[in-house]
Amino acid sequence: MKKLALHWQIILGMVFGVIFAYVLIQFDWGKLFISNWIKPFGTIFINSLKLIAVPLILASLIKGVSDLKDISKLSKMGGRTIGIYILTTVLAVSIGLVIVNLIKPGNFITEEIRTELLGNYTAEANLKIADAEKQNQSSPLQALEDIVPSNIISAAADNGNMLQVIFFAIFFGIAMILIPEEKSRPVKAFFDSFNDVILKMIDLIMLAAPFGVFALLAALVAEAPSLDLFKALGMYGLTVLIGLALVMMVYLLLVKVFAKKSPSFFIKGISPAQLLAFSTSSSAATLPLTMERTVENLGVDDEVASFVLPIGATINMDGTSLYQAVAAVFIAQAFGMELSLGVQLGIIVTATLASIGSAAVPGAGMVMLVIVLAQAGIPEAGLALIFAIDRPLDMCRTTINVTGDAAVSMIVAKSVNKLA
Ligand code: DAS
Repeated sequence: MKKLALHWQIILGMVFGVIFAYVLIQFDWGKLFISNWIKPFGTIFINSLKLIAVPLILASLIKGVSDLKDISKLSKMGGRTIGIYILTTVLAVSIGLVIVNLIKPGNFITEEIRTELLGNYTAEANLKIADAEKQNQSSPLQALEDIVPSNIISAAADNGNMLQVIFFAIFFGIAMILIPEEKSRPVKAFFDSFNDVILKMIDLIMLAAPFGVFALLAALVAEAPSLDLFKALGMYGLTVLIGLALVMMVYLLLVKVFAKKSPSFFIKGISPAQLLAFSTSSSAATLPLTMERTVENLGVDDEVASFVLPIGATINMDGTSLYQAVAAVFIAQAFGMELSLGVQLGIIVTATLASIGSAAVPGAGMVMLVIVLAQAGIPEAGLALIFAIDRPLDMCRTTINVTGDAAVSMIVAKSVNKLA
């Protein structure tokens, strides 16, 4: 049988995972069976992808930076990349603020629903608040301080510190450019072939994608909160989804105007990475496939992709920033609070920074939401209102995060004439 295209393999894995779990949870032993015998395979699949993420970032960034040959190209591409990333994030937050003020989902939360939700999830919400307080910047330059690792091994070991790995890789690549070419040739040859080996490992891991995704979706269905909770939070979830869809439209427009590529070309090229992002809720776990798809299917030169995408997976989270803006205003509305324009403009800044600071792993966006709530004076206890449906929304916002990274990589590639 002709090998199914990757996105069909992933879609089939998702569909069968949902059906399988839906049937099994009709039996009282179903949930336990899935949790004990199916879910571990989803965890193994995500771990294998995250295992590759750090070596991939090191290899591709060192290769990518050293390929640039001179520093001026690096600073031009770096400046352009960071600039477009911040622009798209601010745009996403703004779209989120407009629609949450138009739809006003918080007004659909009645007193008894609020009491029930606060009761059910306050304990877990408090854990997230504690987590965020730990991550919260103790000093204004803490974020800058956190970029420079004191030890590359511990930085690579700590999954949330992708920025430190990126810092080391860019620094190493710059030093390679600055030494004489005959001296850097052996180490450059090493990283070129190291990169090829890592890409082959990605291909091998993706062979397990349908099975990994099957397990992830089965576990999600088995652990899903009750349907009436989803209904109570329906308008809130719908507001986030409408916002994410609008951001998706913006990407298609940007790719059409600035990369001169059609929406169908872009969607066809990036869809397997979008489905993987949806299944794993992790930009980091999806990064290996995002890179493969932008280079092999979207025509982005390897040199640009290996620079733009690792940075994007770590700091460019447009879906997350929109979600944080919507969630913050939703909680304020649910508590009957009126937010002034000034506070809402402040949310644009804090949601942009919070999304940049969010790690590329499941649930990171909700942890950093605490910073947005704290700055806007919105009760952090409100986290409990949105805890129940955070995971499905995380899947959707991570999909947009990854899509935004790919769209920007095409725009940057086009601007330096490196788009096929
Ligand atoms: N799951 C995060 C990511 O990997 C996004 C988030 O939590 O908001 O992009």
